[in-house]
Amino acid sequence: MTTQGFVSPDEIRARFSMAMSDMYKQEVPLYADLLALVGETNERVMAQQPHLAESLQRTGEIQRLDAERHGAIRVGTAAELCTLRRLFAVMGMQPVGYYDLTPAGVPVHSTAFRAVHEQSLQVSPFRVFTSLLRLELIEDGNVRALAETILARRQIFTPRALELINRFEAEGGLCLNDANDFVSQALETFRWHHDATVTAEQYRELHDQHRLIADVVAFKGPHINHLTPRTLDIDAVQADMPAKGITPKAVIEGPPPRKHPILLRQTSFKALQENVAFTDQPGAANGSHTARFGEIEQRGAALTPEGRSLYDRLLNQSREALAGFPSEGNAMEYMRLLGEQFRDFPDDLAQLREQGLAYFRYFVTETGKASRNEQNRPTSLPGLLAAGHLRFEPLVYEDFLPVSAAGIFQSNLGDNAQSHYAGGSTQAAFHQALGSSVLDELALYADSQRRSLDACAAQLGLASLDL
Ligand code: OOG
Ligand code: NI
Repeated sequence: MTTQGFVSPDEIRARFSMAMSDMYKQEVPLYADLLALVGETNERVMAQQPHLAESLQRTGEIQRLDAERHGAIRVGTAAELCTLRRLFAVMGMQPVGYYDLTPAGVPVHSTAFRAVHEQSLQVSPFRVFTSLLRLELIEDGNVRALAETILARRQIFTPRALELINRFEAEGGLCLNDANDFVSQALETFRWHHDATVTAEQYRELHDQHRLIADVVAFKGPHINHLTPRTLDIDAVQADMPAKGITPKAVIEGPPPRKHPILLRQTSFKALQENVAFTDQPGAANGSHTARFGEIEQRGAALTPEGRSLYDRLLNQSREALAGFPSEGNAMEYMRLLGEQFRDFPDDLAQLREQGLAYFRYFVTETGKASRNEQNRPTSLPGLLAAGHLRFEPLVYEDFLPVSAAGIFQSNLGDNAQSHYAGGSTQAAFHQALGSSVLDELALYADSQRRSLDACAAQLGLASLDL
């Protein structure tokens, strides 16, 4: 609670993330099985790798690990996206980053709503990858008009949720009762509805254009399509999934396995076939739709612009060397190529730091504290590190990767979804729909790193510390 009796947005987000997870366990029981597998694997990894457990302890990640997850939704109109931005703001989540997925054949562009300050991330790192359908890319004018008409009729927020968003904006916070009410009202927007809002024929028309279009347009709301827990060993979970009755996609997206993970590695299991009732077959539920799936991810160090461009280059080279898209047939070859290319990416924390490839958080050691009043102690960052007065841990990557996201979309949309869309970047149009610009994730990591250096300087009684 804060002063005026308001519940802090961080607390609301933590509760919402928990409520969402409980709802998704009911809706998609395989998600509960996956959570159990991830929990077991994480415990085993920490028992086997005490160094890793220690470093997670130091950064505080160990406390957030069990609660850590991201979800994804897709919306159809600018108004929906804009109200979502206001809804997420109640939970201290802001739009970070812009992802254009059209080059990969998926007609959406996206952002991630998440907390931005390291202290807030520590309370709850819950994120929601949010995509806006680009209706203007639908070639068939009749289908486009149909989609627009259907979307214009729906209201994806409850009246009470809208009232509470307004109250939050007017008064600067929500009291305990309102915050609890908000969590359950906001949850309604993300719930699965097996009643479609279209006839079977309309569904087919939308679906024939692109499976994603049917998923966004034919339902009452932007059902949460997956929730993703964070694992400490994605290769182990991927290997153990089949024995639990879960079929993973062919390849793990992102960088290859490393001693010191970077960015993000992800894998998903195929979408479920779900019964739906079309409006001309009320109560029948004899239609079917595949939309929802499960995913796991392993997070590593956030990279600087230099690190990121090295990553992009090595990833592109691996994909170019592979004839065709990564799939069942060439999964082994793809992993081999990745491993080969990424030999050029240092797998040593000191090198990553010295070469300016990743962002770090710094800590004063016991030696550093004890030497605070010594004359001739080092006062530069390299000097303090060499003398063991400071130590560092990488900042965890809190965002997403466009090539990986496209791979995740494609794995649950089916193979016929490799469309090609013309048109360049449309970030300005996205900002207009959102009603604000998105934050630059690199600036956020640089800010966190700066704050940790400033805190170390203060603890050591130094004016400042430069990289
Ligand atoms: C989002 C796919 C992207 C990720 O983790 O990269 C994603 C979607 O399918 O709506 O969730
Ligand atoms: Ni995801």
